[in-house]
Amino acid sequence: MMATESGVVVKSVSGVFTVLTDNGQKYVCFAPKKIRYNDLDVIVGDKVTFDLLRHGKGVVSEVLPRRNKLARPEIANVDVCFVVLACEPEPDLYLCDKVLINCFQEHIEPVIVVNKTDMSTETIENVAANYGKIADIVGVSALKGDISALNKYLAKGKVACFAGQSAVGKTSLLNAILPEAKGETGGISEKSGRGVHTTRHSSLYKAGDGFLADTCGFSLCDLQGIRSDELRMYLDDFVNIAYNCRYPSCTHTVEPDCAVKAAVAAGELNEARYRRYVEEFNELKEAEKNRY
Ligand SMILES: Nc1nc2c(ncn2[C@@H]2O[C@H](COP(=O)(O)OP(=O)(O)O)[C@@H](O)[C@H]2O)c(=O)[nH]1
Ligand SMILES: [Mg+2]
Ligand SMILES: [Zn+2]
Repeated sequence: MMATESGVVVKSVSGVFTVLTDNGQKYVCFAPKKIRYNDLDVIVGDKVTFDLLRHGKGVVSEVLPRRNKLARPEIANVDVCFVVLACEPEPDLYLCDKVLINCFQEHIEPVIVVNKTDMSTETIENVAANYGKIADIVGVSALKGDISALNKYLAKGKVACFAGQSAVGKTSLLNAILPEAKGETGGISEKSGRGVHTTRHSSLYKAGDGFLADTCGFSLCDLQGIRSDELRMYLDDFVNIAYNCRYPSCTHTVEPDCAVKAAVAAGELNEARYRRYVEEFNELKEAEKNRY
């Protein structure tokens, strides 16, 4: 009788998948065409069942439903996204807004990680003023190896990834958390000169009790498939106030008796965050106009 096992795909190279089972065994698996062409090409992060062949090899029999999927590079079932900011380069909060919106859309828990706290801790205050109501914020220093604040997010079976602008220290953090992966992750650089569209295979590494992806969440960085009039639904701090707006469909821009605008005026909601929202709303609206 053939034994059936289940686990997480931690590596994928040209149709050969490495699957890690709950009890820590690794198996080299192949996926039959039936599965791979059924719109379910197996990707890293997938939870799969497989039939065990001999010599530690297996054949994937089922891909379990995905809770989410990030593109470029592909990774499935992401639980946590470390959104990295630093005092240098100056934080791009528009980018941070977008990553957070995508996280909420994909049901990924965002954790804002302020790196380079060895240089300055001022950034944390500004970040807290903007995002303290909607995400955990932790300070770290990859340089000093001061990264223990990340451990609690690497919980059992959870998959975490990094996002954030260039040079904030994503690769340095990854190397600090996973010294054993250093050789391999050293080659992963946005500055490799091979262009952004070079296909890279992401891998998952055991980190704490969970997994860490060795690639960055690039696909979390643009707002695709979100309409201007639904943007507000992905800002939890706005949502918590919006039931007091006069109109249920209030976009918090031009409508009268808007509770969000009132909260901004009263200093209860960060004004810079609100202004960015209005800009992002107008950008989406403009793009919609041009489309139809
Ligand atoms: N002072 C300081 N510099 C850091 C820290 N982490 C990274 N860096 C530096 O910031 C630069 C960019 O780091 P890198 O990891 O390549 O950023 P990435 O582009 O986000 O992957 C490098 O020169 C790092 O040495 C830190 O915690 N403190
Ligand atoms: Mg990097
Ligand atoms: Zn409103």
